[in-house]
Amino acid sequence: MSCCCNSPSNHAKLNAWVDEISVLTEPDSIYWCDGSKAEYDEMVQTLVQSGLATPLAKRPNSFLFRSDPSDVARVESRTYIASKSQDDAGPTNNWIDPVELKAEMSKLYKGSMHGRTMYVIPFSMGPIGSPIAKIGVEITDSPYVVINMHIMARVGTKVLDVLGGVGEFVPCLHSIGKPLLSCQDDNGKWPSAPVEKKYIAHFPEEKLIWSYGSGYGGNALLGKKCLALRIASVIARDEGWLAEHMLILKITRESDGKSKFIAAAFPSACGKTNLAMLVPTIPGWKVETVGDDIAWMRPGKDGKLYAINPEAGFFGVAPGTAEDTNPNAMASIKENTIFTNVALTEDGDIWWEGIGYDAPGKLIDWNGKEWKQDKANKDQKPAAHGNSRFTAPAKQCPAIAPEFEALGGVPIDAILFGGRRPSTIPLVHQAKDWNHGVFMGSIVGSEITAAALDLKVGEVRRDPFAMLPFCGYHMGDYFKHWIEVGKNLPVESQPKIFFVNWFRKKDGKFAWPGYGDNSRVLKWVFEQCDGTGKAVETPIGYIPEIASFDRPESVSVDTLKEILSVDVEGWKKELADVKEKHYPKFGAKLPKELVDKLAEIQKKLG
Ligand code: O2Y
Ligand code: MN
Repeated sequence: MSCCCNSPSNHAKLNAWVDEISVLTEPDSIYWCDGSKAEYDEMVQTLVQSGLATPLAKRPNSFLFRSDPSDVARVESRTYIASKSQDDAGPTNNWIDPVELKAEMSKLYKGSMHGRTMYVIPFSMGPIGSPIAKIGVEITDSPYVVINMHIMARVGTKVLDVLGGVGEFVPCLHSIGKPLLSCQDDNGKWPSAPVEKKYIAHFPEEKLIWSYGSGYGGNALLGKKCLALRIASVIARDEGWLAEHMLILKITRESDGKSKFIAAAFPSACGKTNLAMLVPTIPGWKVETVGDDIAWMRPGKDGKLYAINPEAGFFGVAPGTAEDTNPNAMASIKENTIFTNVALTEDGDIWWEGIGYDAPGKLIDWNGKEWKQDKANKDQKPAAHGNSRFTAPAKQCPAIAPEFEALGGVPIDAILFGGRRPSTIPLVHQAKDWNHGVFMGSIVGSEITAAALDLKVGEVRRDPFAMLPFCGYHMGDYFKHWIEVGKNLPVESQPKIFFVNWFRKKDGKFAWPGYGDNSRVLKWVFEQCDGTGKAVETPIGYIPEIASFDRPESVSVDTLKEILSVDVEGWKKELADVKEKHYPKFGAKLPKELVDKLAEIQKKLG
């Protein structure tokens, strides 16, 4: 085997790919990541010396990074599904011809790693050796990406061992798009390319990912949204399983030790991490975390759906995370954590809006400027960026479930869908059957609170299955795939499906306290799965019986009745919106089963 890339692997295809990319991108050197702690520590020290990372005196082995203000979040407008046919990408993805895109991106990649090291990161999405896991290899010129991948995935030599000489892997190519001239360095500044040169590209037929120009989050940590959702959703369709934007939690009734596993899909920034790490307010119940963002669910031999969390860490939104909203997240980030775009305190700690206490003294904001809290100034710019993040190992979460590493996954008893819906949608309702559940998933959305280009305030931005930005193929085919997966599970083994809404408003205020009190809804879900729940049948599905529902003191019986009732007029409008505006987008690929379900509910509502 000829290889110029000093590879520790005997995988000919992998070595050939690494060779090919090094010829294209012209790095100064190539480094194969072994995944060791020594490697992590050394890389972080180099980042500190270069001025990109700031050690945090108050948090052992933790570091702060500030990205370029133009590189702070996923860029959906630059995210592409480059399938051969536009129809396969569907109406909700940016499609681009793969041949054209490759030609364009190859020009950008030419020499893009000049003056930099090219890192090769073998990684496993899912516990190493799990039959549900998949292997990827990310090539990147960003050491920030390497250290984040160390936390977010299982990386290094142990992955190469599983891959062997002929194993399958998803090639993930990443370059920040900032080659260095000789004797240049980054000068302590976050390197990235301007937005018009950024591309986050997926080639579903080849199961290939190319990302250029961004060093941030989902654009650059390619195991997460790119592999574990966009490419995995295509693999899952072809192999008969589900790759979903879902948290996974375990809920246990301590009186008899019975547990249920629940997966839940909410659009981005709707509190998945908080629900995954919930501390129940009802005595006798325990919630443990399996995952906070992604679930891979496969039918098992017993007809149940088995789920793994393909990730090894949390890439959580910092603002709003506090001791009283999510104590488990706060405990998870005490040490060994990477912070990006949060504020820095004088004594070497982090701070962000909604952390639960005032900013101590003078801070350095996420732009690197001095910042002092001025509560009287309503226009004061936040100290932490709204999409600032922590990257923390999942094992540091005090509530991590023992099944987090279960090779065969956990059997899913219930699936929840939800969004931010101030009106109409009740606190919780249950689907009558699998296809009704698929219907619920297909209409997920959040009401918009500020005017946007495409929608007015109060209109619902639909985000089916919370997968709109993450489905690697036509959403109509994706709905069909969900229906097919259900058909292949015996009815008695299918997870029960629910729709939850923590965000109902009454007189302009939230009617439901949320957070730990959401355990009351989970308790009802548990009991419905257990056959002991008390429910009332309505045209939209089953709703909890008011008298037996575990109501928090802060919610009056009248309010509970209101948020657990069917708003018939609201639902008629909801379904008209689905029928007239949402469903027509999917054209002929919209499954008949969903059209029929819509008509059935409309008829029942009268
Ligand atoms: O902005 C980014 O790059 C991160 S987006 C993200 C990160 C963690 C979990 N979920 C999301 C998301 O957008 O759904
Ligand atoms: Mn997410």
